[in-house]
Amino acid sequence: MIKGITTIRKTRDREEFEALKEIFDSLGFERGTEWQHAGSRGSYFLAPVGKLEVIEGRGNFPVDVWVEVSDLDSVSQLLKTKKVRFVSDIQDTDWGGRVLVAEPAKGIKIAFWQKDRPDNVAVEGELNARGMRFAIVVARWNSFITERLLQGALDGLRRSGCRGQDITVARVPGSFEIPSQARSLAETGKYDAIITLGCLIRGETTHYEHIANEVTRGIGQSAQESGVPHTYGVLTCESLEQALDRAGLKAGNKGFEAAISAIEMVRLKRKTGRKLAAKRPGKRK
Ligand code: DLZ
Repeated sequence: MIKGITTIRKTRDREEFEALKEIFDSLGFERGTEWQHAGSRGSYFLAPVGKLEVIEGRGNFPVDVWVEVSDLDSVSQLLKTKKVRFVSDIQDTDWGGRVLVAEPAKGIKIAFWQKDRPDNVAVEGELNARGMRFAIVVARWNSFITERLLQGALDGLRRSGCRGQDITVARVPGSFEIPSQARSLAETGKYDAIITLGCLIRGETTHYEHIANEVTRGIGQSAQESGVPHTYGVLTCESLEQALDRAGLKAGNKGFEAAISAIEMVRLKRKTGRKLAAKRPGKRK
């Protein structure tokens, strides 16, 4: 029954309205539609997750808009660059998080917060797909399964902040054609990662081993030779029942997993790529 949550803030004038839009854009909110009606206008800003939270007991929650972010320090810096008024700069909370409260327009106070700040023990890719571009190659063979994988992958990307316009979907006849299409897309240089989706069922596929081996090898080769991360969402199953389980029933959705892995690999590549470049002797940072 529930379709979404909207919280509305009214600015004092058009100038403030435009300034607020610019700030929200630069913070990485996805722009929704803009409307205009009988002398008023509105602009939506979308976040990957919406929550309605009820709290009881101790604790101080001074504002009613809380925006969770993946990197609070960068948000603080960005707001300062935009000369946004701070009600309070970054502070630790008693629930293991950090929070800052800003007032980007008069009377519009927003708490930006982060929990579980990643430590430096391992280099990991954060699951934030904002600004990344992905190509999804999906096989039509066993489309009953592969369309579910595609929905899972799209869900994973959108919920991680990727915009619809940054996703390209290419359909190929069967899994055998995935590697060549993946490679063509990777070589355009337009995509940060390629997500491959297909479904091979042993009982229903002649030369199952050959096709499965070739598809796996081809995708790996395309990733290594193009330098663009590819993730593997090609199901290799014994039966249709097993395939269904992996396409959203008992064993999760492998399309979703392939999308999340792609985001992580892009982030990781950006981090480790920078580190390598910085370490290379004679190379300027
Ligand atoms: C031919 C074939 C067969 C028998 N089985 C499958 C399958 O289970 N899953 C799949 O993705 N594709 C299958 N194909 C099609 C091949 O991948 C390829 O598309 C055709 O042989 C045309 O080259």
